[in-house]
This record gives sequence, structure tokens and C-alpha cells, in this order.
Amino acid sequence: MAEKKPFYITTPIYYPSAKLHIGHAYCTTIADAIARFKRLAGYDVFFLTGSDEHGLKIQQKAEEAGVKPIEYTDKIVASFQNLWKRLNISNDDFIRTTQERHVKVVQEIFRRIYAKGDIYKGKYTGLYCTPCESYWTEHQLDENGCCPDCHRPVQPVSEEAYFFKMSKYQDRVLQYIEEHPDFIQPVSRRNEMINFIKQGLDDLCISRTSFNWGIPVPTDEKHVIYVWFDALTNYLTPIGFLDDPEKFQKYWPADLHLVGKEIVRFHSIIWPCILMALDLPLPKKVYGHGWLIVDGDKMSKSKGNVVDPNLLIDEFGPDAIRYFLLREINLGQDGNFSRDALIQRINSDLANDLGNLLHRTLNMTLKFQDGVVIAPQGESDVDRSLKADAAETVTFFAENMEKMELSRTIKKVWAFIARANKYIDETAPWALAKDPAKKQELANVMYNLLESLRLISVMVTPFMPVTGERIWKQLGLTQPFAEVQLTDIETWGGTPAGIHVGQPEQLFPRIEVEKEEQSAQQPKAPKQGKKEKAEKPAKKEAAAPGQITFEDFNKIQLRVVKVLEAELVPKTDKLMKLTVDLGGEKRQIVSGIAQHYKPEELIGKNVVMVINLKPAKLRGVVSQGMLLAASSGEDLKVLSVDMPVGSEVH
Ligand code: ME8
Repeated sequence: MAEKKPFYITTPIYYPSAKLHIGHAYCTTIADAIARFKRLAGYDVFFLTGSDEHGLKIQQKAEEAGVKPIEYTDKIVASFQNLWKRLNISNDDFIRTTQERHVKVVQEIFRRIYAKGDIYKGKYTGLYCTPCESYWTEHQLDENGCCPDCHRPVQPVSEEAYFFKMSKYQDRVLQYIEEHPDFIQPVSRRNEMINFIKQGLDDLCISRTSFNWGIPVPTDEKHVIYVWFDALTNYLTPIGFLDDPEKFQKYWPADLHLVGKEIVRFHSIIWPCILMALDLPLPKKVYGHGWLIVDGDKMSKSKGNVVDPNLLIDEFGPDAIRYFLLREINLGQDGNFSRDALIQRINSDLANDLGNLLHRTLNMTLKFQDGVVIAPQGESDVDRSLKADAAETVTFFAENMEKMELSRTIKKVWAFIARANKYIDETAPWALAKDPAKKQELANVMYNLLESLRLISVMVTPFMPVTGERIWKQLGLTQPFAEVQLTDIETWGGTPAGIHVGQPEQLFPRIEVEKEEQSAQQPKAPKQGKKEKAEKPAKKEAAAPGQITFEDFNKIQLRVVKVLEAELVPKTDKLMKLTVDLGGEKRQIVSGIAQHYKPEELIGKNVVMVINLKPAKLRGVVSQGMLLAASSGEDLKVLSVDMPVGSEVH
């Protein structure tokens, strides 16, 4: 047998500074769909994901939690691994940058590049963004003098540090990018990177002495290696860079680094410079995908719009979430996540189109042929047209998945599902079943439907692995599902005659929107938790008209917050934009108090805020809460209290 072609695909390694949200799940799901497709297409796939555990931010979080950094990361990393398991992510390894195998690699790389003269000791003075773990120069800051990535304030720092001579590789990296049009994708990101390099690359600071949660510089232990140098090299560790030359030879260079758009720069500029210093070939492709936006807004803890993938899996199952993310969003662009759109897709595409096709086909096979698949003989025009569509869909699938056109591929497969549903109406098997002379014609129709579903079950698998296998089993196919390859669906007729189909099982229950709306009135967590769903809700005493129950009142979360910044919203005379501190978390509120206060009168005040109000946009500015105020006639005063920031108000 010919040796399988290797395919090495990676996701970024995630920071265990907080729980993962649906945006992280999006990135990993894309990589998983590609990895699964490549396996199907006969590649020897190595799919890597992991965790990026060092750095000041993690050290600070651990200190806040009163535990050692490794205890802190152990716990969060376990939650990552659990999430990937629940989402059926098929990674072949999980790298933790705290693992001994990785520490050895990073230190060896440091040694090699130092020995070559491309790492030197100097003095670092610059600006550091703690949340992003990034150093910036003055001219890179945004218009407010903040971090150009996260737009939060940066701190000036000055210390002895090791530097990597990126400047030495600037011309070579630029030349490489220009000569390899496929290296950075999509093209828009490639142009951004070219412009960035043309502005000149500074040498990169790769060590710190002001914290110690990191990999020590091998020859100078008071320094720890700066996180990006440690993080990027993760891609070399599990494929045997130090300990398995044969494996390394096989998988390096990586075929695809899939990353979010904001870290393309690290992967397509810094990482190539490090690899050039190591005399290693560069990865074949860096693909920068867009962000997942929630109901039109970027997800962030401070906006309170973070969507927890675990709760969604509890509620809708992993495949529906995967389907939605991959179907709804074009890879290179930002895309919107909305619960309503998710429910709509589940009902129309999964329960209706796919679920009905399977259900009707199996039911009719059971009813008209005792569940036995009968070999087809001859074909009608409509049969021929269905088969032509099937062949075209399989070709489209193979070609477009290679091009990472995931959403387009899904749409094409669903067009074929619609085609197969239409074929049922066109051929009307129930009418054929009434006429004994049409027995073979009926058998042909049933065969064509079952065979269409066989192809569909394989084509949906990269996106929905559980569903693909469930369809396969219900069809009664005997070939082990795990062994199925793309070649098995490239020719029509793989369903063997004589097998028995199984009983239809519902793939996706319809979500009743009315019920949804009712349950949306309930507090969020119980609605999403499975256990709570199974339990009967306790009977509640209804409130009289005009009254609210204690439970209603209890839903409102009131907190003492400090006003940090205040400014008028341009082109309005009533609205003021405030930045408030909730006690470790900042939020932005838009409040209609501009006719009653000057901005400077509010700054520094401790006021009362509703913190769990659904974010809204006022004149295009996002407001993530509401201030309480008392008014009488023209007079209005915000409720201000002499209590520490973060105090709860009952
Ligand atoms: O950047 N939509 O880690 P990270 C889509 N440790 N993708 C999103 C997203 C969203 N809303 N939010 C985050 C790091 N991501 C480094 C990587 S790699 C050597 C080191 C994506 O946990 C984000 O774009 O902050 C990034 O690709 C990934 O999650 C990891 O983010």
C-alpha cells in the first residue's frame, strides 16, 4: 500500500487565564473539520492543540486565587480538555507548555540561536500590554496610546533582557511572503503583513526578569523566556523535534497553522524568523480566521456577552453547535453567533431537511420492503438526474474541502439533501407500493434514497461526526464506519443489496420556539443545565397585576461601582458615556444624565448600577448596564453611596 501523505495541522494553544468561550470552540472546530476531512481523503493527519500556560497574567491570576500557577493552570487546562472531548475534537496530541518535553525544546532552541549569535543581551525599555502579553513601541499604539490589539492601557517597563535579532531576517521573511502567495491567507491579511514588515522589524525582546512563571533562560536563570518565543515553538515539540527525527522529518513543515486574525502577525513574521534562525523550513500556510461576534458585538467578559460552549452543548448537543459555526460563518470573515439563528438552523436544516430525509427513507424501506435493501435494475430520467447531482456533490465536497471552503461545502451538501427530499415527492414511492407491477421501480427509488444517504452520512462527518456515524448505522451498512474513506463515496452503488436497515431514530429534535421563549424568562443557568431541565419546576405563586415576585426582584443584580471616565456622547445632548469599575472588571455604560451632570462631576463617584441588564446600543455606543438615579421634576441625581466598589446592593 502506498505510504499516506502526512498532513500536520495546528490550532493556537489557548491561554488558561479564563474558561474557553464559543469563539475558541469555533477555531478548534474548524481545525477538527479539516483534520477529519483530510483523514477521510487518505492523509496521515497529525492534529495538535494545547495550552499556553506561562506569563505574567497567569502568575497574577494564580496569586489572586491563592494557588501555585501550575495548580491554577492544571484545573483550567482540564476544563479545556473536557470541552474538546465533548465537542468530539479529534486532536492527536495536546501540548501543554509547562510539560517537561516542551521546556527542553524551548531551552534547546534558545541555546542554538544564542550560539549562532542571533540572541544577545540588552536593555529593554518599552511598553507592555499585560493582557495580551505583548510589547509595543510608541508608534505601534492606537490613537489613545493604548494596546493596538485589545485597546487597553500599556505600562512602561525597563529591564535587562535578551533579544532575538528579528531585524536580520526582515528581508528574507518579506521575500518569502512575496514569493509564496499561499503562505498567508486570506489575501487581505497577507497585504497587512507585507506592510507591517516594510515599516521595519525591531529586534524582539524574548526574556523578562520581572516575573518568574516561565521557562528559565538556560544560561541565565534569573530570566524567563518571554511567552511568544515559548508559545510558538510548541508546534515543534510533539512531532519529535528533539527526540524523534523520523517523525519530525515526516510532519515538519506544518501544512496549516490555523489562527485567529489578531495573531497572524506572530505566526507569519516572528515564527518564520525563529525558524530561519534554526535553519528549518517554514510552515506551508498560516490561515487567519475571523472572529465570532455575539449578537453583533465582540465577545468579552466585561461586556457580559460571553457564550459558554458547555452550556450550549448541554442544551443542543455538540453536532448542532459545530454545524452552526461551520455553516453560518465564512472562514476569513467575522461571523455572528445568535441563539435565534442557531435554533432556526437546527429546526430547518437538521431536524427538517436531514432528519426528515432519513426518517422518511427508513420508514418507507421498512414499510414497503420489510427493511431489506433490494438491488436496483434499470433507471428512469429522474433517477439519472439524482445520481448526476450526487456525483457532482461528492466532487464539489472533495475539491472545496481541500480549499477550506467549509461553509460553501455544507451549503452544497444541503442542496443535495433538498434534492433527495424532492426526489421522494417526484417518485411518490407510496403510490408505487400500491401497484405490484411497480415493485422493481419502487426498489430502485428506495435504493437511490438509501445510497444518497450513505454519501450524505460521509459528507456530513467532518462537520458532525456523531451524526454521520448515526446515519451510517441506521442505514444498516456493514462496513466499519471508522474505516470509511472518501474513495468509498466516489462511485455510486456502495450500499450492498440484501442488508437490513435499522429503525429510524430521531437525529435532532425540533426546538419549540414558543417553549424557548417561555424558558427564556427563567434564570439562565437552570434553563441551560440538563439536570435542571429534567426536574419539574416548582409551582410558583403568581404575582398580582402590577406586582413583581421576590424572584423577579432577585433577578436584578445591583452593585456599587466607581466612575473612572465620563464623556459626552458626540451629537447628543442627553447621553454620557461612562467607564466604571465593578471591582476588577471595567464596563462601559451610556446614561441619559448629560443635562444634569458635567463629566468631571461624576468621575470618582461610587454609584449604584444594574449589572445584568442585556447590553444595548444607544446612538451606536454599547451600553453594558444602567445607573440608578432619583428624579423629581427637572431634578435628577444618581444614587451614590459611601460603600466600597463591588458591594452588592439588596
Ligand atoms: O492568543 N472568535 O491565546 P488565546 C474567534 N496563547 N476566535 C477567537 C475568539 C472569537 N471571539 N476569541 C478568541 C492566544 N479567539 C495565544 C496563542 S499560539 C502559539 C499562542 C481565538 O487563548 C483567537 O483568535 O487568547 C486565537 O486564535 C485563539 O482563540 C487563542 O486565543
